[in-house]
Amino acid sequence: MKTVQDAPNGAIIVHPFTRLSQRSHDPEAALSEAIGLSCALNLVVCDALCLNVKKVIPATFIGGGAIENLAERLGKYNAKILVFDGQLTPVQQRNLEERLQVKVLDRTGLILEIFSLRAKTKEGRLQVELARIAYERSRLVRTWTHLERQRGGKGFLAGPGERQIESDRRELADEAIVLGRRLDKIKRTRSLHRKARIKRHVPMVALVGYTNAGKSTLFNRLTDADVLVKDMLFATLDPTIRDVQLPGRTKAVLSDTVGFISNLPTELIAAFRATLEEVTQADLVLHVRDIACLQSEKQKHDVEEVLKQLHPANGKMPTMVEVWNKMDLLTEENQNFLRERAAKLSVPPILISAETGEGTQNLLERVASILHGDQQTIIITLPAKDSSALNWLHQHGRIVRCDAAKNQDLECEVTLDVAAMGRFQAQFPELMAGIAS
Ligand SMILES: Nc1nc2c(ncn2[C@@H]2O[C@H](COP(=O)(O)OP(=O)(O)OP(=O)(O)O)[C@@H](O)[C@H]2O)c(=O)[nH]1
Ligand SMILES: [Mg+2]
Repeated sequence: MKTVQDAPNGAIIVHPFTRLSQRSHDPEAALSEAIGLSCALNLVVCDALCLNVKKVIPATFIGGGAIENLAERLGKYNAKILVFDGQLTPVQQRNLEERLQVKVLDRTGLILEIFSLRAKTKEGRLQVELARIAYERSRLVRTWTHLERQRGGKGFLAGPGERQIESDRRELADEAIVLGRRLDKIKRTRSLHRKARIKRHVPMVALVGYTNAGKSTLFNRLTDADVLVKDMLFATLDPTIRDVQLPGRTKAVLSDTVGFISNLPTELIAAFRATLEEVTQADLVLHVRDIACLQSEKQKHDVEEVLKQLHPANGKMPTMVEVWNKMDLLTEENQNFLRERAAKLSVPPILISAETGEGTQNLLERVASILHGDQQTIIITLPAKDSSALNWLHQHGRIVRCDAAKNQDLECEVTLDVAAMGRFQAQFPELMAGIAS
């Protein structure tokens, strides 16, 4: 039987915290998240600990005693990887690697590795590759999977020589330019798709939220899609878009995308900007929260921080509504407490369980009423010889009735939301001239 001692991907996870950082987050919860991230990278977690750092040492971040303690633990399990759940400078990372003789992955490195494991679409892969290049260039060394690939999994601890580093650096800069160009091309296509959607006047609803909040579970339930759902951090990386049928026979487009996390590496935000920015251009953003998670409030804060970073300075922020998910995991008492709390908020959140489906119909109704809130009903006479206006109204509104009128024309009663009404007016001004509303 294999034990953790023999595991080739055996790792020790350490979450360093200071008195200051402790104020904003609970070290044990942060450690659990780091373990979750390590599992998402298929590392075998041999041991995990929080480390109280009283004074940051510039060369190694942690002091000599802590390094010895880690060396002992690494030796005990013969683990070859140390996951350091914090931000290390390139020098600190290199020094720790030399002292401990293992590969050290800091939080950014860890998340980058997970992203490169998950990216499936061309765009996703290009974005991760760009982020990785930005990170590697700053470190002048390559990350471990790359070296493993190059050297068949052996000797990656040695680190490349200076000359190698110089040529690596040039090579990385060239690669970044090529990747950037390819990504631009994909972005242009994406923007054409968006323009076509706007022209068709189909509103866009984006799901955002902390990783593992249940976005994909909800997405699948609402659209009958088959996006991967897993109790794993960053299960989704590539965005998916599907039509969703709303009450009142209207449609919207729903998007599921990469989850957020605290301290999302800036390299990743930069590389994924195009994907993530789409969220800020949606007509409605549903912020899916795992309301049963003890860290729910902190996660909410982290998601809002990332959204703020993404949002163009002078752009209009889309309407945002919270979806409190995983209600089924709470006791009845807690469910009632949350319901009361929700009712008191100025924008009441929608309480659901994406798993059982409870509350999702209510969610769709809220979405429909937000998107099509101010509806107007008009009675309009349409010429029989030209069906373009009728087709348009079928697509963008709700035809309540349609009767034969004089001269073989049609008299229709139609419900349209305000935006659609404006567009109809612009497209068919002659028909709007004598309507009764
Ligand atoms: N009990 C319960 N579990 C849920 C619910 N919604 C989602 N889950 C579970 O939570 C885990 C994460 O769900 P996902 O839908 O993959 O979460 P996500 O937000 O898409 O996660 P990422 O793609 O990693 O950002 C899975 O194990 C789901 O089965 C819910 O309403 N109740
Ligand atoms: Mg997902």
